[in-house]
Amino acid sequence: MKLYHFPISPNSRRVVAVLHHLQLDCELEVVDLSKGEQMQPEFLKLNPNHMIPALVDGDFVLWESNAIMQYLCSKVPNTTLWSADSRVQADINRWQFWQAAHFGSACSVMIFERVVKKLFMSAEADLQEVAKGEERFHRFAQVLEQHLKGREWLVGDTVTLADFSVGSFLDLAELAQYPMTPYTEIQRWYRNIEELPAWKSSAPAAR
Ligand SMILES: N[C@@H](CCC(=O)N[C@@H](CS)C(=O)NCC(=O)O)C(=O)O
Repeated sequence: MKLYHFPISPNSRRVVAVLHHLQLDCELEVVDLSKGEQMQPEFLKLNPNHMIPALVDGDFVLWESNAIMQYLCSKVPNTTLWSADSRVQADINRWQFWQAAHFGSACSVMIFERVVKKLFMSAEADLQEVAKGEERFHRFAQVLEQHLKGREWLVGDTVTLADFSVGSFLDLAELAQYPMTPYTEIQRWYRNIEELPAWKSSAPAAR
């Protein structure tokens, strides 16, 4: 298998973390977004959305990070990351969809305005956009904060794909200056993720 990724991308990192957690062999190839490599014709053949991550497994090509994570779990029978129980699976799915549709998109506004623009475009953050991102962040962070009260992990009593998906966006919390102060449960839960060997070894500097 080969995974096309970009190390600081949360969407990439969670896939790399799952590869490490499941101890699967996979070649990693960097698509340097800062150089626009995602627009190269060879990469566009793999993912016409010009986005990483993308996985190639023989003649099968898969894009969308959450779909890739689920596919990787299908290679490891009985993994606790992705349950065989339909309700537990639906619950994990719920958080992965929620991340893609709501929480991640709120975080992405601040990542784009405060990190991508600064590092790759030498441009200033648009404060109106930042304010919209923060408002959206509070709306969904409150849901996450409430859910985490009395829980160590998002679903059940062990780490699952749900934690890797939602948690991946916390990686850039400091750099993108998410308004994290009120969210002590989210901070506590993310510290659990930071302690996972697979999370440590998937850190941009560790790869
Ligand atoms: N929903 C996609 C989002 C992937 C995504 O947003 N990738 C960004 C980096 S974090 C990207 O490749 N952007 C390059 C571009 O839009 O040209 C997933 O979960 O895989």
